[in-house]
Amino acid sequence: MITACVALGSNLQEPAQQLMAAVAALRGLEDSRLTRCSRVYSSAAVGPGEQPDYLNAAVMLETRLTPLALLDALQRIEARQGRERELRWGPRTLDLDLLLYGDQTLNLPRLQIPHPRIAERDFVLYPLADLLPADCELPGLGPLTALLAARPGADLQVVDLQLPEEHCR
Ligand code: ROI
Repeated sequence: MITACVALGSNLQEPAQQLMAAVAALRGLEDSRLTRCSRVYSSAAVGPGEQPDYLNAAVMLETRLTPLALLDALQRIEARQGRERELRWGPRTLDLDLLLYGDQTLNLPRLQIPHPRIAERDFVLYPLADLLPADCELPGLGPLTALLAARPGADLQVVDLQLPEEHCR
């Protein structure tokens, strides 16, 4: 089994419900077990244009799926939750990004691991940090503590919403 981490984001059609439904779907993923859920964070949309605020979170899975099979499964969950893919920076019902896959680095046309947004976006880094031991190193990115120190997380707020506990651990 490989430990993988997945980021969740939503800013359309009841984002809290979208995250809950996504966690339930991830719990049902074949050949995988959901082991941890982060706190839920809200933040203003990063990127061009006006759009609603986001809710973001992250989960940890133990999986036997290959990275690309896992990516396919994540994209099927996005599609089932009404994700439309035309607009690069547009609002979305559900975004699922594969952040880490064990200690592997991958540079495929469809999939870069670790996900490049880990070091660039507070809304990815902070939920991920909830899942990992404080002293861990991310492949190719260095110590988690250094990444956190470089990004103060000032624009994120923890919201009073628990991803369903019975789905975790
Ligand atoms: N902004 C925030 N705060 N959270 C996201 O998940 C998010 N996702 C995106 C863009 C549009 C870049 N902005 C975001 O894809």
